[in-house]
Amino acid sequence: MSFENIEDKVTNEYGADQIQILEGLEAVRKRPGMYIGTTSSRGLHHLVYEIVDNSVDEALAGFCNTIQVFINKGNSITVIDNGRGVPVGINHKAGLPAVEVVFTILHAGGKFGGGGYKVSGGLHGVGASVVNALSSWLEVEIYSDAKIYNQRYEYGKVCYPLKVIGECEENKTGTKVTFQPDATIFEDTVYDFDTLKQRLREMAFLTKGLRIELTDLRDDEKENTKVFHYEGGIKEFVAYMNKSKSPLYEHIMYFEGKKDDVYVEVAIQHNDSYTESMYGFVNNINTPEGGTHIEGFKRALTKTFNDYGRTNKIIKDSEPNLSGEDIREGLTAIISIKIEDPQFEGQTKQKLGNSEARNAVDSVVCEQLTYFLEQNPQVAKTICEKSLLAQRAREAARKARDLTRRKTALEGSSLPGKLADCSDKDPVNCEIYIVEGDSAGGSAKSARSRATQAILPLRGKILNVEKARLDKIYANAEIKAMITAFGTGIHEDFDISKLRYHKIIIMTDADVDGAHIATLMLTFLYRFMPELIKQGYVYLAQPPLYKLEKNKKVWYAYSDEELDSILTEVGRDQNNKIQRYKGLGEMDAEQLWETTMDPEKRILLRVCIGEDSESEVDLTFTTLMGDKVEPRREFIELNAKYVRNLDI
Ligand code: TTJ
Repeated sequence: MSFENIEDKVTNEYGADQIQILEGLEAVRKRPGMYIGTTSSRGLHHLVYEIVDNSVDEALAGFCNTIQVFINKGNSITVIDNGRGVPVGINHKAGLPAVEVVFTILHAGGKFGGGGYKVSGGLHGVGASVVNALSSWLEVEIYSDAKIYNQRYEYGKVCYPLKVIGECEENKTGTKVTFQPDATIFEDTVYDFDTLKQRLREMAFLTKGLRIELTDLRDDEKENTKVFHYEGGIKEFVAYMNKSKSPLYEHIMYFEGKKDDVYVEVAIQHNDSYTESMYGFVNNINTPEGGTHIEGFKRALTKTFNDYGRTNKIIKDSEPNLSGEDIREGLTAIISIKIEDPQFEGQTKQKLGNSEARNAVDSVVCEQLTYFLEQNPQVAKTICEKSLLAQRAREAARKARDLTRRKTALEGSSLPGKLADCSDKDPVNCEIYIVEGDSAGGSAKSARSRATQAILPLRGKILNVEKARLDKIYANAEIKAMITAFGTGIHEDFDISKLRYHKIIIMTDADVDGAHIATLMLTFLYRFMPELIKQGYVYLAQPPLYKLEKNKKVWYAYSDEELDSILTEVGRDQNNKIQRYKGLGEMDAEQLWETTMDPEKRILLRVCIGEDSESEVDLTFTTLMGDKVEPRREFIELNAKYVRNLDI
């Protein structure tokens, strides 16, 4: 942020501009969605990022190294930084103290005044005035020239002119903002510590050297603080992403440079898995749809490795070039750029369009990666060899797929033999139960409602797709059966309109093994058909844990707490016959129907990807499926949050 013509004094005069100002913020209150996207919990959290972004800008400008965020009792938020402080002098264009302008005038794109190099900015980049408009009250304090300045606003309106409320140490500077989101605007006004934690951690990774502290003050018993401070920036981000994987080499490559006014930072490291985890950021905003910066990175990577491989005879003259995908197998990469005027395109406006970004990333990576490979021939060789293996596996997988495609063309799309399909052909009405084990599959087949419920029994544990190459994955019988049963195809053939069932229900035992099998299936779906999860077609069945019989009456309990409350109701005595189900197999068809499959009575959990950033979801899956035991334990419990309750 920067301001022209700032005088270093406070005046109490108010101009006619004020009237116009209030109208501006009224517009925000009338249509909050236009400014922050949504008034759901996401929008509520977005307010914090909008405020913190201002402090991050100050850090990027080199004047601030610490940001503190507090979640206060009552869910107000305080953000404190040690930057230069929002200017308190008069801004001549508005005739008001600059700080008042910042909080009460709606700025287009977060830029006000000239010469400001606004590189940060939240999803919508609208700034502090929008947060103010959507807060029942907001107070700002500025520490500057040994004084503490303060102003308060309610519903975006100034309560009193900027005033000096005290003195502070001569050399102390900074800004403190506290705001209370307006409960009449937000559907949800309770802050989630983990959501803020994840985004603030990401911001700290993206701004090397910046210290961000998050403190939850809502519970007196357990005050909770997290500190994020990464001198290595995105290099440490890559280390974090790879923490539950096995890196192929020690070094995390880091490239940094500026070209055509685009500042580029890239960090990469390969691990021994087969999936690529690549995350792009533009001005600290994640770009899940990619764009020119990602294209530039891919182009540079492909070209540099092929050049290196040819020059050093690692790729034989008779062999074809490595494809980009081959080189990116097992790659973890962060591509972060800062650009003055980002253009976002595509349906969701999340895809970077600036062509200068493509060239900037391409040229920085080409130059510095070429140099790195020359200096580190052992690492270069390791990556080239892994890529050559990937190339061979991909070729084998392609052949296998072509074969199945041809077979399907000849024989028609024959459904898997083990599938007991339903008779209704309208996917909206249809459900498929993926059931662990043949015996449970048998019960499910006799229990089901034939018209709308199909059963696909799978034998034992399904393949862990985090640890297998494509050729092996396509050759796996259980996976092939799922793919053909769903009807959507996979990868480049994936077509969600061909989905044969609008509910894909994973039904496993209610024990640790069952949970593991469910996770393996979810991992497969997340990696290979993520749209099924994103569009809400995937569910987990909830078999009961206990059966209670008493005086010829039966109750089922789905948790220990539920059993407890039933027992409290019916009385704890020797007439209670309690059975703990160890598996689906212990239920007969009728019980299975009644407790787990009957659409009138059952509980289904819909699997959804929460508000987490992409990289966090990715991390959850790789950690769950990875071979490092420690991080995994930590995540098995957390995984519950990827599964939200749905009312069925
Ligand atoms: C702008 O250029 C002149 C010197 O001060 C720069 C500035 O505005 N710095 C600044 C703003 N630091 N921190 C902020 C800020 C912090 C919070 C928490 C909220 C807002 C709206 C701004």
